[in-house]
Amino acid sequence: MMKLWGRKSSINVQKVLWCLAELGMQEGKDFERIDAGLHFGQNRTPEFLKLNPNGLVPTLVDGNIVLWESNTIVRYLAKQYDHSHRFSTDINTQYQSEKWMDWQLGTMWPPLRVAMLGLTRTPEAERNYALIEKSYQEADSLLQLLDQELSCKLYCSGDTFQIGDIPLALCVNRWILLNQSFPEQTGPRSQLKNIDAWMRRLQENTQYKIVEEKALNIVK
Ligand SMILES: N[C@@H](CCC(=O)N[C@@H](CS)C(=O)NCC(=O)O)C(=O)O
Repeated sequence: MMKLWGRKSSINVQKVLWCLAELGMQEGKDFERIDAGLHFGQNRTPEFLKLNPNGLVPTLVDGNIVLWESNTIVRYLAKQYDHSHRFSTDINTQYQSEKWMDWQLGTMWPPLRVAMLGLTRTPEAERNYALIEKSYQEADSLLQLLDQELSCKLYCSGDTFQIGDIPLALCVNRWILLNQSFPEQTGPRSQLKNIDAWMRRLQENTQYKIVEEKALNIVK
């Protein structure tokens, strides 16, 4: 059976869990999930490092295929297991979706990650609050761009839900939660009505609800 290594609270593991759910794959039946990362450990053992030398989750083992990098795992699953045609095979739609996945990883997540790790994983005495606020505000500006894009379409790559929506929505979830939990440290959050409507659409029409975090996982 396919094996997925990673704790459920990780944004990157959640991308994979959401995608598996869209493909109708169930934990325990179609794949086994092994808790790893943070307090679960397991991700620095010699056996794990042979699978993923980065020592990070998610890591997927499917037969003789071993993969890490969450967006790649999502792409792989959609290609290999989309038996019910959940995702489009139209080339333009596919690559609009790919574009947003790259944007999430290379542009959106880096500043949001600084704010996220600064506020949830760094002891208070060591936090660089100026950098945290600057990074959060940078992420906020980038999301204004996404909001603009969503003014004329229902999902990031057109009028249907695609894998590109997955990483973006999980970033938006963290952007909202960070501001709710640390309003003074993040500074103001923009009110973006197209993003709000898109998030409601995801809640109603996709498996987003199974991975949506309602509160941040703060490690003291
Ligand atoms: N670019 C990688 C990043 C993976 C990553 O940073 N994973 C984090 C969790 S979100 C991790 O394994 N942290 C160590 C831990 O949880 O112990 C991906 O997208 O999969």
